[in-house]
Amino acid sequence: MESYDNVVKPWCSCILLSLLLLFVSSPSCSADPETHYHEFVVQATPVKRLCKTHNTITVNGQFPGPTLEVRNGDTLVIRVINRARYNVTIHWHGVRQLRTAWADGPEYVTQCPIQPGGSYTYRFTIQDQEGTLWWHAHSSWLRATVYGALIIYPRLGSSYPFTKPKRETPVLLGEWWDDNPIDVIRRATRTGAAPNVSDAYTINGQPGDLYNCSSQDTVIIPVDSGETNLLRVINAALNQELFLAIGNHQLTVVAADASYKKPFTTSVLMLGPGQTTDVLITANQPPGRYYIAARAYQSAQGAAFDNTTTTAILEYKSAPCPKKGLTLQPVFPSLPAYNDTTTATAFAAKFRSPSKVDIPTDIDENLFFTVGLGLFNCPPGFSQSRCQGPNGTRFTASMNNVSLVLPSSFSILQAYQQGVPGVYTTDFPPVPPVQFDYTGNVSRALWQPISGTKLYKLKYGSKVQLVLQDTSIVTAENHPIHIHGYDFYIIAEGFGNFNPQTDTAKFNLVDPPMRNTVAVPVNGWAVIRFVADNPGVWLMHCHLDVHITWGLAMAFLVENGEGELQSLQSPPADLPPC
Ligand SMILES: *[C@@H]1O[C@H](CO)[C@@H](O)[C@H](O)[C@H]1NC(C)=O
Ligand SMILES: *[C@@H]1O[C@H](CO)[C@@H](O)[C@H](O)[C@H]1NC(C)=O
Ligand SMILES: *[C@@H]1O[C@H](CO)[C@@H](O)[C@H](O)[C@H]1NC(C)=O
Ligand SMILES: *[C@@H]1O[C@H](CO)[C@@H](O)[C@H](O)[C@H]1NC(C)=O
Ligand SMILES: *[C@@H]1O[C@H](CO)[C@@H](O)[C@H](O)[C@H]1NC(C)=O
Ligand SMILES: *[C@@H]1O[C@H](CO)[C@@H](O)[C@H](O)[C@H]1NC(C)=O
Ligand SMILES: *[C@@H]1O[C@H](CO)[C@@H](O)[C@H](O)[C@H]1NC(C)=O
Ligand SMILES: *[C@@H]1O[C@H](CO)[C@@H](O)[C@H](O)[C@H]1NC(C)=O
Ligand SMILES: [Cu+2]
Repeated sequence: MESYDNVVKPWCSCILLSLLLLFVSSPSCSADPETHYHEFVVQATPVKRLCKTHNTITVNGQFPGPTLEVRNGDTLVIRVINRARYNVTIHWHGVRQLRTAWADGPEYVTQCPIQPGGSYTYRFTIQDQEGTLWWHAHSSWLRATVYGALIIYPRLGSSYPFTKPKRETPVLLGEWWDDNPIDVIRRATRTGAAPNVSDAYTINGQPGDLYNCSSQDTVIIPVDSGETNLLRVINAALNQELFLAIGNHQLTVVAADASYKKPFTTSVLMLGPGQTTDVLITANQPPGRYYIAARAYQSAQGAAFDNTTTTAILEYKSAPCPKKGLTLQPVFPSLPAYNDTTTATAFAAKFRSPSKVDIPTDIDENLFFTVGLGLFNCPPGFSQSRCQGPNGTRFTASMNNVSLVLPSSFSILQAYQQGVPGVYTTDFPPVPPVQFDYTGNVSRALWQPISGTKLYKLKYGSKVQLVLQDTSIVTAENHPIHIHGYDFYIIAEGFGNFNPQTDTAKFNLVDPPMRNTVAVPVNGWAVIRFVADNPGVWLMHCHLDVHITWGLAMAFLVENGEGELQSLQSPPADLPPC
């Protein structure tokens, strides 16, 4: 494979380059699908960023973690060994996991966590997905540092639906705390206040030139004049939607969330956490150095956020070497304002499937879920110190007024499969229990949700339409909503309250984009459709980890269909106990 040979050789001998080394297992060349075996050792590793060394939780001592490269149709067998002091699970973000829900990973949903000293082997097959996905920890806030790319090439004999790029480079956007991220969220959970925001964003693990003690290690992505390369951009940040742009270069989007898209050209990308975007970039500018820069898209008004900017450098190999003592300042791109919802919206509206697709019609389940924040009044017996949210409350979040509480003695999937009572109920409301002006001035009496472990049951094969409606409770915000085990079509998005009488006119039932994460517009809504063809328990949640911590999640329980091929497999023998 050609990928990554680009990142290990210094091109400009007069510049000391610090290079990103990605350790990669190349697929070999047999025509049949392959099985790839990997060992992931979760362990504390000293990592120095922003002038300070932290004992960072990593996989195999690498930050970001190892890149997995497979072909469509291949099987992955990954033994995860936990040598850290925290419980951990790994989620293979966007992988459909057909019949293999046991390998999906969210803790207490499809498995109990792998406890320190324990191990668990994830086995799953990639079926009809191509492009860029990623993997990350799905336990507390460990995914702040435990993540990596999962690249899916076309089957042998098959090719990209676009000109073969000369080189391919993953661009992982991350978020760094000058602190232990687990301590940050534990403190916030104790006090009920919002957790501290991050201190830096990163590109392939490095903050870049604009931060203290970082410019030596800025990531360089080399390019030859005239060539067209593929960047696989992944938003792995914990809590922040991000804009990304490259000085003087246009980007052509060709895929997102491991499905191809009708190509379109743009100067800026917006990705919510969980989303991936594959772009072609042609080196058609004067040989030189150009910044790749990313910073926040912050839709919530008045909330604290990390307003720093991370950079890497796109460097033409023929760029003139700077004279001794002089630096060649890279060209900086223009980035939208932090609150530029217009740009975020215009970008989202450009996504289409490559051609006409088969959209589910004759809907069996017409669902309407509100998504948003809330405040719990201080519960009786709680001390003031545990109610440090606004006006002596605790922050929370919910879907349809239910704030998800995870069980602790079983995973939901185990409880379902073994018929254990009392772990969950299946009365998640299909529509909001109270109708109100979701995006208006919401009465304070509606701000406090209930807590529960409520699932929504779907018959195998049912055709689902789901309206996701943001609320302005506490603050309106763009929420990146991710569904495990499924891709879905985004058939419309809009602002204000979804109106079933008039907004159906906006439905794209021809070529809507398929994704696994939809950025629901701030003070607005998105409508998605999918067929419930994958049995199991599937978490749906906001991919801002602070919101999932507060309960902005629910789960679908999809029943088995007929026969083995429509039924969940048996649990693996090494499934961790609670
Ligand atoms: C937030 O960060 C500040 C320093 O920047 C630190 O003093 C404080 O303890 C942190 N608070 C929490 C809740 O993590
Ligand atoms: C960078 O270091 C300087 C000097 O120590 C300090 O004044 C400044 O606050 C630091 N900037 C950041 C963003 O930490
Ligand atoms: C970032 O926010 C801080 C205050 O939190 C402010 O002082 C600073 O000017 C802001 N920087 C930018 C680039 O907006
Ligand atoms: C965005 O922020 C700018 C300045 O920070 C402000 O003037 C403007 O009104 C804001 N726009 C929106 C749509 O909130
Ligand atoms: C907190 O209380 C103040 C004063 O009563 C009020 O103005 C403010 O809106 C309240 N904030 C929230 C989030 O309830
Ligand atoms: C929102 O409604 C409350 C009463 O329910 C009122 O006190 C407040 O002024 C309203 N705020 C706005 C911005 O209209
Ligand atoms: C949520 O449920 C609680 C408890 O029943 C209620 O007080 C609150 O008004 C509800 N809010 C909404 C938005 O339904
Ligand atoms: C780790 O997982 C075990 C099993 O579910 C649980 O009993 C324990 O409380 C967990 N530890 C933490 C720190 O969450
Ligand atoms: Cu959210």
